[in-house]
Amino acid sequence: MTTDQAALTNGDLARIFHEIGDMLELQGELGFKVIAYHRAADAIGRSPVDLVSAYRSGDPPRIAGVGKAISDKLAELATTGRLAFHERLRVEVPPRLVELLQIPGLGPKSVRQLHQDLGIESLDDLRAAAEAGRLRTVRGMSARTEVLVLEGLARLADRPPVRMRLDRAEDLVTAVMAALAQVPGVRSLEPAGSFRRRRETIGDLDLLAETNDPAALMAAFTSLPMAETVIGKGLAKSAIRLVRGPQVDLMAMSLAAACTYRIHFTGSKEHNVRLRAMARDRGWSLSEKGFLRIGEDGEPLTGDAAELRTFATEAEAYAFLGLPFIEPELRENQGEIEAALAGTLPRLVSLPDLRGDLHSHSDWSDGRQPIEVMIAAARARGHAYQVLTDHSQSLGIARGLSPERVARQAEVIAALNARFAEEEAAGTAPAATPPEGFRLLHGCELEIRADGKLDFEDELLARFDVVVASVHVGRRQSRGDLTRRTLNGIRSPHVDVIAHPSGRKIDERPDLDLDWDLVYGEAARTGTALEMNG
Ligand code: DGT
Ligand code: CA
Ligand code: CA
Repeated sequence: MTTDQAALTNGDLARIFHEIGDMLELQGELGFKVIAYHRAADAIGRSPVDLVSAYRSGDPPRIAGVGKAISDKLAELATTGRLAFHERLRVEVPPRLVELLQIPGLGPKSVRQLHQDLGIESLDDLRAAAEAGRLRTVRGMSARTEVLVLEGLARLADRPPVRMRLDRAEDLVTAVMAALAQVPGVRSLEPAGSFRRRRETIGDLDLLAETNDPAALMAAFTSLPMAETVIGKGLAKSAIRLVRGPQVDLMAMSLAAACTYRIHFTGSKEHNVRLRAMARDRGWSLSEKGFLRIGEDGEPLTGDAAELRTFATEAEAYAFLGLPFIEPELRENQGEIEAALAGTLPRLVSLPDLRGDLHSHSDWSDGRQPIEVMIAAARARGHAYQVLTDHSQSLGIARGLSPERVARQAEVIAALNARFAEEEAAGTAPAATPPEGFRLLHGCELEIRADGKLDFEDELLARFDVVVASVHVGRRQSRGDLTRRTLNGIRSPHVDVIAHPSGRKIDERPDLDLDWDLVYGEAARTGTALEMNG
C-alpha cells in the first residue's frame, strides 16, 4: 500500500532505472541493455507528465526509449511503490559498486569478487583495501593489482570535469524550461552560457528568467522532481544538480536590464573581460545590471552620478561600446572583437542556407532508410539536391558496395531523377521544391585503404557525380602515414571532398594526428573540400 505522500516523483523513478542499469552492468549484462536502462531513466526524469499519476490513471504517455519491459516496471512502481526486480538486484549488488568499473583493469567480474571477498562497496573502500595490501588476498589479484588500482584512483581524481555534449544539453534545457514555463509570474525563460554560444560540449547549464514573482520561480525550480540536490537558493539566483546530470544555474533578470544580463551570463568570461575593458576606456563600468559611470578611482559612482544605462536589446549595448552585434556563437575572445571593430564579422551559416546534403548513406550500405524514404524527406525540406554516398567495397562492416552494386544503384538513381523531372514538369512535385528542382546525385564514400590506395579504380570513380573520400581503418598509423593517405585522397582528380578529416568524435575519440598545414594547403591547391561534421 502506498500513500500519495510517499508517491515517487519522476526523479525518483529516474534514479531507480539508472541504478538498475548500473547493477546490470556489474552483473556482466550486455552493453546495449545497460545503455537502454540509462536512456530510459534520462527520458523518465525529463518527462513533463507526472508518471506515477499517469500510470495510476491507466493512461500512461509514450516515452521515447521506454519499451514494454520498462513500462511494466513503471506500472509496478506506480501501483505498489516498489519493484521486485530492483529489490532483487539490490540484494546482489550495492549500487555504488559500479563506480569501481572506472578503474582500468577492473571488470564486472573482479568488482563482484572484491565485493564478495572483501565487502568493498565504494571507491573509498577500494582505496583503503589497496593501501592496506588486502587486494592480494583475492584470487587472481596481486601486489601489482594494488599498485594499478592506486594509480587508477589517482588518475580518476585528476580527471578534467565531465562535460556533456550539446545535444544532451539541449534535451535537458528543453525539459527544465518546459517544467518552469507555467509557474505564475514567469514571462520568459531563455538559455545563456556556453549552451547559448552553442559550444560543442557544455559544463553546466545557465538559464535566465523574466518574472514578476522570483520567489515562486525559485521555489518551483529548487523542488523540480528532476533535481538531485539544491546547491543554492536565493531570489536572484539558484542552482540545482540534476539526477545523474549537470548543475543548472537559474538567474532572475532585473527586467529593465535584461540585455546586460544576457550579455553577462552568455559569456564567455573572456569575451566579457574584453567588453568590460572597452566600457572602462569609455568611462563606464559594465555589469549584468547595466553601465555605471566610474569615478577617478576607477570605481563605479553611486546615486544620480552613476547615470545607470540599460538597454532594451543586446545590439544597443554593443552599439554603446562602438561595436556591431556579435552573435553568441562568436563570443569566445578568439578575434571577434577585432573583427567587429574592423567590420569584418562573418555572417553565420544558418539552416535556410542549407541547399542539400553532400554525404548520406542508405540501406544499401550502413544507412537505416531506403533511398526513397531519404529522398522524400530531403524534398519535403525544400532541398535542391542530395548526394547519396554509400560506402565503397572494402568497408565490409558497413556493407560497402561492389562495382556491380554501384552500377545497379546508378540505374535506380537515374529512374528516380526521371520521375522527379516529370513531376516537376507536371507541377506535382512537393510544394517545397525549389525553382531549380530536385536532383539525386550519385556519389560514394570512398575508402582510403590502410596502404593509402583508393578503393575504386579511376574509371569507376569518374562515373560518380561526387566522390567523398575518408580514412576509417588503420587509425593508429604514424602521423606521416596518415598524412600521406589523406593527401592521396586529396590529390586524386576524382575526389571532391575529404570526409571527417580529423576522425574525431566529440568526447569519444581524439583527432587524428595529421600534418594539418600540408593537408589544408593541398586541399586549397586542388580545390578539395574538407567536411566539417556538424
Ligand atoms: P561551461 O559552463 O563551462 O560550459 O561554460 P560557461 O561559459 O557557460 O560558463 P559558466 O556557466 O561558468 O558562466 C556563464 C557565464 O556567466 C560566464 O561566461 C560569465 C558569467 N558568470 C557566471 N558566474 C559568474 C561569476 O561568478 N562572476 C562573473 N563575473 N561572471 C560570471
Ligand atoms: Ca555554463
Ligand atoms: Ca554556470
